Amino acid sequence: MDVDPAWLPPALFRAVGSRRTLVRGVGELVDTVHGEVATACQRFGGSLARGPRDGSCDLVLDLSASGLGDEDFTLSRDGRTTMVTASGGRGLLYGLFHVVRLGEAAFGGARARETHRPALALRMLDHWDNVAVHPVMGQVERGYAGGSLFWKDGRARPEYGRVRAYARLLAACGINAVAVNNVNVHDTEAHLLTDRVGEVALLAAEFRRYGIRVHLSVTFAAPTVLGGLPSADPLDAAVRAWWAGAVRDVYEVIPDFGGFVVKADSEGRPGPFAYGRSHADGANMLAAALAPYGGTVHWRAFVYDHRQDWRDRTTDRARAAYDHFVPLDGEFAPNAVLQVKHGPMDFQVREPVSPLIGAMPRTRLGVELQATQEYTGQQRHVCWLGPMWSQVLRFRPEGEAGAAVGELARGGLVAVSNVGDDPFWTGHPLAQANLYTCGRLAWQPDAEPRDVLGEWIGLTFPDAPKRLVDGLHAVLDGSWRTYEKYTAPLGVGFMVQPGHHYGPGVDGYEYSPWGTYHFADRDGVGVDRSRATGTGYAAQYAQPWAEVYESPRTCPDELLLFFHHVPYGHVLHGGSTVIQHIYDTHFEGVAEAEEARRVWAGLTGLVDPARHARVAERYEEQLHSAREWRDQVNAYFFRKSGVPDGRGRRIY
Ligand code: GCV
Repeated sequence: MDVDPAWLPPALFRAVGSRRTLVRGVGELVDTVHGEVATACQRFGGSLARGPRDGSCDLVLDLSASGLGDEDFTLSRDGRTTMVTASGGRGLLYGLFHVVRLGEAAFGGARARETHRPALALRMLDHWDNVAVHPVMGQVERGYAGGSLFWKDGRARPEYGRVRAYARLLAACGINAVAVNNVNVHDTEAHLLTDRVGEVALLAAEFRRYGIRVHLSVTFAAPTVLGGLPSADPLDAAVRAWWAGAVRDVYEVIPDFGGFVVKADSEGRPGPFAYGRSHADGANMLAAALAPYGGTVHWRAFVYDHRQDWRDRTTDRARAAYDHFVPLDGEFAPNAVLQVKHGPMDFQVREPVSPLIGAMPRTRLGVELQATQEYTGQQRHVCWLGPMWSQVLRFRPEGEAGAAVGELARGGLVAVSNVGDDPFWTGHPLAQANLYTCGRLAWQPDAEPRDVLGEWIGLTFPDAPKRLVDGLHAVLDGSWRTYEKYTAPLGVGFMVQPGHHYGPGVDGYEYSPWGTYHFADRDGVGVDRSRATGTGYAAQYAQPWAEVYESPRTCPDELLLFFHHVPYGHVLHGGSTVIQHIYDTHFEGVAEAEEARRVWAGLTGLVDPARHARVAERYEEQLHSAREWRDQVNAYFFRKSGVPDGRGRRIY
């Protein structure tokens, strides 16, 4: 099958494949390691042995070490032999991929024993893939890379070679769990839990080879929809028994099944509220069914009122997750993970970190990112999100002395996948960097994002000349900030076209029930979320942040309009007024995108032609869209405020 090798091009395996390797141990993942090395040796002329050490190897991959976790590995070199040891098959596989990443550097000189282990035990991708094509959302909800890898027109897609190639890429960046269907579980998808579980088992078999456990999104209403029961009340004995039976049957065919992902009482999905029960009751019922088999329920905290009255300024969607869940702290079962979007709204280009993270010390929290670029250019714009995610993961909800989000995410890091059946996997070839970055940040949340990007560049473009490496950094490093500059300003968010969320629509959601407003009038813009005069959202933070966010004097510029409604003449810490900042950043953003396109054009000949052409073509659309954003946002605020651009540029 013709799929893009992404960050595993064959050339990368030269250092391993041209040497003598010994693989020791038994098990499915050891077989995978063996297979990887065997393929590399065939290509590059090396040799591979399996069994006891004979003393003449360059590389030993040894499944025997005790005292290591299942995913850990050690790496050392005595000057002649590079040694990877692990206690579990996953550790051995990750060790191999680490050596592959190091290339020749793994085989030079001596190296003291290093232990590598992931910071987070669960590193997951959620696919919002529909089994049947949804009339509005299509095959993949918020998918910008073609169809689903797993499903097509209501059926399983029996292209398991591609699934295997995907699993391999994921393992090579550290992902160990995948949910294979949309959290919006429609009727067809619901059946994956019961009569169609065999299709999930086939996917699980592919993912298992690379140490990845499969999870399913399930509907809370399954006992009624699938089981014919009159209720789905989580405290009803018949309902609990139904779930226990369903789970037992799943484990019959998928013994290493990871568990469930649940979107309940959210955007119209069924949930425990219908029965007067709490979300802890709902999650714990599923946790109880999964517990005997070691499964986990990922219960999403994305619960808010999507039928809000826009006239009502007291209801604040940003408050919702905290208000719903903090009172339940300590009530969730140990195998329940509360999965929280990283910001309080919905994956905007700039949001504060959700105040829920850090506020539930007795709950296992998982943090959800969005690799699929719903609000960040839909994989038509270059927008590498590493710096944003890193900022989130390094944020310390209780200030410098407290833990970082990356440490508080004990339930793991989950990203909504950006992959489809597109030959480049991600539609925009450079969006592969986002996928890679998710995996590596889940492995090490405090990693320097630019180093991760450097790693991705080095792997995806092996032997790249400096000009290409510099060019890739030039177009990717600052691309998130560029995107932010030409879209919604100063953290206010949205301003997108309703429904599909692409392109500018400044008032697109202003008079809608979705709770996403900017409140611009002739005098000013922004949402007053202060405790003193606004919705009180700022007070959901612990100190020092509650105080920092409370006042426009201390609130960081980039979040000013998220927290405050200010006059257009309000002076930012940067010295500019809000209105002038809006004008300036929108001109700058477009200029930066133009410059990126120019840099990319200069890389012709250094990147394979198909990839180069695909990116070049997307730059045309990005530029077109960025100009629309610039002109519509600037015109909107000029017309509202009547304040001319201080630099005399044309505003329509
Ligand atoms: C899967 C946003 C998206 C929806 C998505 C939802 C969620 O509202 O627009 O498509 O639904 O988030 O995360 O559940």
